[in-house]
Amino acid sequence: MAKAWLSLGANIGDPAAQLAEAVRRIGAADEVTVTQQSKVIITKPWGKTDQPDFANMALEVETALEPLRLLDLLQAIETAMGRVRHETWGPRVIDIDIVAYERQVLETERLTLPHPFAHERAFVLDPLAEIAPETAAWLVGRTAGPA
Ligand code: PH2
Ligand code: MG
Ligand code: MG
Repeated sequence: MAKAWLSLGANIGDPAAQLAEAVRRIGAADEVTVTQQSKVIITKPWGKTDQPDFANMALEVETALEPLRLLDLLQAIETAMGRVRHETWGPRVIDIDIVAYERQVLETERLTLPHPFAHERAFVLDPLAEIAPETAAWLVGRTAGPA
């Protein structure tokens, strides 16, 4: 079993309810166990600022799925919950991102690990630090330049 850390976000519909539903669906998958769950925080939109505030949270999961198979599962849950892919960084019903998978470093067309922007986004790091401070510190530390 591998440990992975996920960032969840939503900013249209009923964001808190959609986060709860996503957690339920992730936990219901045979190959995934939710082992930790952060609080939900309300955050200002990052990147594209003319959109509603987000609800964000983090999960730690244990999974038998390899990273790309975990991505398949999470994208299927996003689609089943009504996610439509419009614009980069635009409003969404649900977004489930893999922030880190163990300490794997991976670069493929579909998936970059760890998540390329996680270390500079408080809406990812703060909930993650609540449940997995070592992983949050690893993300920040590996991108810190020379002093
Ligand atoms: N997700 C984005 C872009 N901007 N801003 C906040 N506060 N929270 C998010 O989850 C978020 C964002 C793209 O995935
Ligand atoms: Mg995202
Ligand atoms: Mg995403």
